[in-house]
Amino acid sequence: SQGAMGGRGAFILFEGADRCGKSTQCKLLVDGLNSRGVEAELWRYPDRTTAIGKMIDGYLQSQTDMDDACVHLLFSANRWEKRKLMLEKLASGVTLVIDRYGHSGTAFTAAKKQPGLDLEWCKSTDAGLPAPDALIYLEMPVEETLKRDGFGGERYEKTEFQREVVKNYELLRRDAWKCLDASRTIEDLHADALKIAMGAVEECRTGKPLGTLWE
Ligand code: FDM
Ligand code: MG
Repeated sequence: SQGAMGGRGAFILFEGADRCGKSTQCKLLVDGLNSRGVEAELWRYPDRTTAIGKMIDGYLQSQTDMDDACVHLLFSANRWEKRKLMLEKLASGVTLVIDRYGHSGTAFTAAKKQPGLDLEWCKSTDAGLPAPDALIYLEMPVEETLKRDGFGGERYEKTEFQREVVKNYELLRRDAWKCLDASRTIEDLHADALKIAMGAVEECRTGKPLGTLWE
């Protein structure tokens, strides 16, 4: 079935360092879209509910150890395993608001600075996945994110590591990214995100083709 107004749904991606407000904005955006008659769902990566996702969850909670390349491939596989459903949802007119994707995958693994696991290698495992129609990057210095609730106990929630992650996001950054200053109020950010998303929804509804990474 096609969406009520015809055409495909949009893939809206939120990226940014830990504690920048991604999850809050994702939830608000899905509600905002739904209340404007745009059918939207919230997805997140890693999706910890699948068999692969459970392996990733154990790793992030330091219950298990894994080779750095191996866990990178699992994060990537966790996106590939959901590709078919993603394509079906978008084709049926549903807009997907997604909290992290392959950009997190590359920014985090490359932050480990292991030989061979450079940006290009990290990107390569996601090449061919559906590309976002709009990428909203919530920009915030690591110092500012530290003033927020503070990190939890997961594996990557360390100040120095987050600094490297932010540097990698800067290296991945493209002109098409919609960069928002994450230190603004929740309401201000939401207003901008909603404007960006409604623009993408309209473009997709009227025939914009879905791209693939890493265009
Ligand atoms: N993360 C997330 C990765 O290292 N690679 C990936 O491909 C993705 C999607 O997992 F530290 C990291 C980012 C974060 C951790 O993410 C869990 P959430 O958003 O905190 O659940
Ligand atoms: Mg986290």
